[in-house]
Amino acid sequence: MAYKRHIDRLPIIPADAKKQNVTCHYCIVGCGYHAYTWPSNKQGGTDAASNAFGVDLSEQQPAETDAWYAPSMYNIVKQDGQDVHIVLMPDKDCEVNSGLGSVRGARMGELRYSTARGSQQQRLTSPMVWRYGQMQPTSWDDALDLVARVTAAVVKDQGEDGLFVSVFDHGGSAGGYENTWGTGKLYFGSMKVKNIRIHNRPAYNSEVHATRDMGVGELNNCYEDAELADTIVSVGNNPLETQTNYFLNHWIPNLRGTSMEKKRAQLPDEAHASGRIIFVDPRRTVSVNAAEAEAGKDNVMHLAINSGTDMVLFNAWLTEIADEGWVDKAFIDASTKDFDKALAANKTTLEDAAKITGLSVDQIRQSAAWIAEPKEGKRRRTMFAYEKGLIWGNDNYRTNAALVNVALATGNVGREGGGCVRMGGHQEGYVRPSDAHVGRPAAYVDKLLIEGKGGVHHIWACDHYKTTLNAHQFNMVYKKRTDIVKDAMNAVPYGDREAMVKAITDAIKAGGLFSVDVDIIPSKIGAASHVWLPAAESGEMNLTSMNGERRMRLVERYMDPPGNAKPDCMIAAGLAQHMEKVLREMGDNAYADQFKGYDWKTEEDAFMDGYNKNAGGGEFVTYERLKAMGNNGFQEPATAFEDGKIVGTKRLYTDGKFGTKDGKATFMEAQWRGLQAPGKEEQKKNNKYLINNGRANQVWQNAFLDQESAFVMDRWPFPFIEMSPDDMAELGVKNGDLVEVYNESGSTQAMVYPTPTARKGETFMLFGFPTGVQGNVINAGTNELILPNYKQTWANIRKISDAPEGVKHLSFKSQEYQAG
Ligand SMILES: Nc1nc2c(c(=O)[nH]1)N[C@H]1C(S)=C(S)[C@@H](COP(=O)(O)OP(=O)(O)OC[C@H]3O[C@@H](n4cnc5c(=O)[nH]c(N)nc54)[C@H](O)[C@@H]3O)O[C@H]1N2
Ligand SMILES: Nc1nc2c(c(=O)[nH]1)N[C@H]1C(S)=C(S)[C@@H](COP(=O)(O)OP(=O)(O)OC[C@H]3O[C@@H](n4cnc5c(=O)[nH]c(N)nc54)[C@H](O)[C@@H]3O)O[C@H]1N2
Ligand code: SF4
Ligand SMILES: [Mo]
Repeated sequence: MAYKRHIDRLPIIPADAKKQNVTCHYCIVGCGYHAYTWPSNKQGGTDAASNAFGVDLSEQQPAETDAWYAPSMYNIVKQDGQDVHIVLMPDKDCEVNSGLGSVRGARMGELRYSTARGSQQQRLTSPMVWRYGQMQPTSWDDALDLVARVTAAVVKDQGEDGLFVSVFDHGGSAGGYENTWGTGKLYFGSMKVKNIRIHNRPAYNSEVHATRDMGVGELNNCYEDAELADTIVSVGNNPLETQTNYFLNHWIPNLRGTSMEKKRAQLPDEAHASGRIIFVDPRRTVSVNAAEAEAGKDNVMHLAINSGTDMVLFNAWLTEIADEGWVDKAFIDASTKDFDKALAANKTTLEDAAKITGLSVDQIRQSAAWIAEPKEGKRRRTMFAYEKGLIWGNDNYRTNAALVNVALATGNVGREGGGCVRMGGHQEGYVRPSDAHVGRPAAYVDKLLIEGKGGVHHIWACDHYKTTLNAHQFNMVYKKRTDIVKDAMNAVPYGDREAMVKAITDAIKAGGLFSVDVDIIPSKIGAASHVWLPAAESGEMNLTSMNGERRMRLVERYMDPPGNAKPDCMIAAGLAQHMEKVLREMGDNAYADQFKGYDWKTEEDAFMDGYNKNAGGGEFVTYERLKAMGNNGFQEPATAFEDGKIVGTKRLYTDGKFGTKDGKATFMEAQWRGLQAPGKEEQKKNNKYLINNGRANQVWQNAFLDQESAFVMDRWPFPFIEMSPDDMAELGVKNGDLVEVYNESGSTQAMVYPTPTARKGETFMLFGFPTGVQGNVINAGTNELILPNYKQTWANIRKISDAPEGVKHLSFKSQEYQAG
């Protein structure tokens, strides 16, 4: 693809280039990188003294050298207003990735905003407002004044429940401790906003309520545990594509049998040759393929369960493990409660489980043995990892509980080589004032918006048009409501603020909605908005977050944000300041006073106001100390600052004390009740194909940056839908044909990707893509806690057209590989 990057040769990084710490912001893994920058009119030389690698580059380098970088890691960006070369390359000394990049992270360079090289010209550079029938640039003061006046008017009229908010709760790509604090202080400190939702689900709640209610925080182990485990259990998770370097750098070495060599010293009595792995996933993923190729088929079990039946499998495991006497009785007695109760309530025979899950009795029995059968009289070390196949799966709360039950029963929480963890999506970075006023269950925000509730909607770093459930209906209603306000705005001169605000609030009373989108690009939902506020990304600001083993790092600001874009925390501060001013003008001094305390000059001030004062162990953490901890950082929570270092916590619960009042982890009852979310059973009955959905290695999230990357759009001009050759024959479709996917909830389109391993009637579609939104066919049904069930979706499929021109160059080869 280098030919499309118009790169003939790349400059050599000079020895005196500036070198900064960077954590890749795209996924939970949080790989360490370095940013090298140097003036655009300079470059290094081949002799060892004049390049950053300190090696003689005129010599052929060995195969595994790190004295190189790829075109995708390079760009020219602005730093303090000057053009500089930049190289963002993996750090071999970072324990997370040991120098590995990925098809996403290794493209951070080319996905930076560059006026010199024309990349990411879609980035917003000024606040934009609806003026004379289109979005037009304006100043921060003007845009924030309008937002504050409309917001204040709505809150005065409807109370704070009239303000709806959609906001990130994570670290890394958008989010970070600075920004979750900025937005949190505004909506939960200054205000008590109740109609608020998180970027990836339609309410303000936990994705993993059950494990927390049981006293087991969801990120309780460390990446090294995957190297130490005898058995890894991966549930609803495709780690090669979605947590790439965690899988490649920590799971594969175990499966290959290479990690124990160096780890043997830590577990002297328990060394094993190589680990085994169990995947629970209705579909055969490339992770299963990679594990088989690297560990041999004998060490890999793929349990291709019927979609949505995980809970039954876990209950059968619990029953079988208890029947065999493989439970960790000492641990259960000392550190848990309600084991007997849950065991009795969840009792599931192997035969019943086989019937519901579609697995064989032998598969269930054998997998239980891999999990818990003692080896030479010693307890087996088993790590349980789960992600969106469970989290966005049927009956999320109880299924989550049923898996944690198995981990607790086998004594695998708080021990080396164990853990019961979510794999994670984004990095984490949550620090906010209490959200207790939101209540449980939290408000189903999408539903309220569709019903016409609310007057103003603030959106931070999410695009519901592409990524919510019931998206087709959401989008139609949202457009209608925001159009009412646009039409009203068109009727008055923009400069007449009083008349403008009156026109807007009148339109709101007539069913309209005023929409403010804080994003880095013009998004799909943003097309409906009246104000866009341009945010800075990671690297354009200093940003802290933690990865899936609670490893906290600081990404140092290595370039300027585009134009007038600002960090999200500073945008929140600006909004608060304008609210204060407007409310004072309105004569409400008491309310205005609640918006004080945002006089941060930089994101570091927001960090000190938020994380340092409010996070557990936060008092030990400052930017300067984090910077000194480099790309290995420390693992949260911090417990001390000693000898110039922040002292962290490698694993949680090693003392056998859990996050409940009495310190005992609690087993939970979880009984099977079929497809739980309203409407799912009917949908399954009425439609022919399972539309399983999720991610692909090359694409980051809803492709907000990738949609301007030739590399990605050449590969996936349309979202793929993996389909078995039998289904293709029945539908009369060929490779690359465009099909419509439709049901009672809506319709969307996708491109047929032949997949010989796919089961008949079971497809898998790329989620959240700009040229075809899978969420359009997901119904509105959620569980009692308003957790969406994206994965269990059924629809019909019909052909739209033969492969369009832009698809003809694609390869439709199998994505599987053979061991070399
Ligand atoms: N390349 C890439 N990596 C990413 C992301 C990305 O956009 N691109 N996004 C990040 C984010 S935010 C997240 S949340 C994570 C998600 O990471 P994952 O959860 O690993 O990814 P998904 O593809 O959403 O779903 C995982 C698997 O769930 C399976 N599944 C579907 N239904 C069921 C079921 O009923 N039971 C079981 N057991 N499995 C089922 C699917 O077949 C799929 O293989 O990825 C993160 N990493
Ligand atoms: N069908 C289906 N739907 C799903 C899922 C699924 O598996 N299947 N998974 C769900 C999951 S796990 C997730 S995480 C969501 C993702 O859903 P979203 O959160 O809606 O998707 P993202 O692609 O993460 O959106 C990020 C948005 O923030 C903007 N952005 C990026 N950086 C910044 C920043 O620094 N500041 C600001 N202000 N904006 C920024 C981007 O331009 C983009 O518009 O989708 C959910 N929806
Ligand atoms: S695995 Fe995740 S964090 Fe690591 S380089 Fe890839 S996208 Fe970035
Ligand atoms: Mo996610």
